[in-house]
Amino acid sequence: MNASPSKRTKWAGTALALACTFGVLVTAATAAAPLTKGLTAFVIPKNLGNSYFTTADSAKSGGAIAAFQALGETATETSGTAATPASQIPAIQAAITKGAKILVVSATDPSALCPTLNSAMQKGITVVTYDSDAPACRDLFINQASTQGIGESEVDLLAKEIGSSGQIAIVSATASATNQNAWIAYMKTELKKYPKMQLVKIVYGNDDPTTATQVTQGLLQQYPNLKGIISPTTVGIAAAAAVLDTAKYRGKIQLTGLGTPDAMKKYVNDGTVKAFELWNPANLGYLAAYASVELASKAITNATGQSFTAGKLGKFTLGAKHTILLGAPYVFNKSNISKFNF
Ligand code: RAM
Repeated sequence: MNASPSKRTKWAGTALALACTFGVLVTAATAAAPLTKGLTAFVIPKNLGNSYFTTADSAKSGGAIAAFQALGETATETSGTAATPASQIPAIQAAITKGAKILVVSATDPSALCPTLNSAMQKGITVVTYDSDAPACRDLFINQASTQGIGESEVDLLAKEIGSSGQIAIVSATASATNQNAWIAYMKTELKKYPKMQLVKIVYGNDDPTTATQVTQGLLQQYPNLKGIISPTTVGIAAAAAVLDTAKYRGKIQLTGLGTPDAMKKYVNDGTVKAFELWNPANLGYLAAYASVELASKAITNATGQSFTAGKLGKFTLGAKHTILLGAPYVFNKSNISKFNF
């Protein structure tokens, strides 16, 4: 039943009086600060032409640009063609020249980008790293999953597949990549639990399919007794899987790492690869975009404990060292890989 007009007026008056008395409380409980529209944002992956980043960044996949567009911003993906600072820095500089208000960057190097990113922040540009960090020169880092968790789980997956024994190698991305190096550091620690597993070499495929193929072939020649490979890069694991996908190696040398389900389906289904991991790249980009707009709008600061709702992904709270964690990685194998399309 509706309240009579007089009752309604009375209730409205009481509510107003309460709101005045507890003004601060009422505001904090109900109103998220409005987000600024019309910001110019640039999404700058390590390099262009890597499908992992296309998924993380594009509007079509629901990545960073989808979030920017939903929030009323203008966003463009740009980078160089190689996953190196020399290739990425000019793209960052060009974005600044074009009037960027937000830069979302996957860092090709923890320090080489700093002069450029620091000068951007001095100009008032919001700098958010995602996927791969540059800790000394950004406002916030969006981490896909626990760094320690990734390093440990990769080693544990391989250990299971090779009976915790034998020579293993790592096919990484570039030698300066912040994310791969951080994961590898935890892999080395985790390997101490497996005294019969010996890490014989780390090679770098530079997130370039041709180079990753060549360095994997080189490993197989140099270490004929190799039992397993970890490749914590979507480009590296796909190239290594293609090299191992022959009768000579299939089932004899185990391969795990971080891959996209689309690129790995063939190798999981034919038995070359038993299991590998990844997070949802589109969600990573979406969260990074959302967080950057929250920061640029001054709706949040980058202090620990600040929180916000990132659209469809729900609520996130800033952790230590100005970092937000997206979640935990999925493990893909023959029983579930067909359900994923990215
Ligand atoms: C490659 C890139 C990226 C990394 C993924 C797992 O696409 O190196 O930085 O996060 O692999």
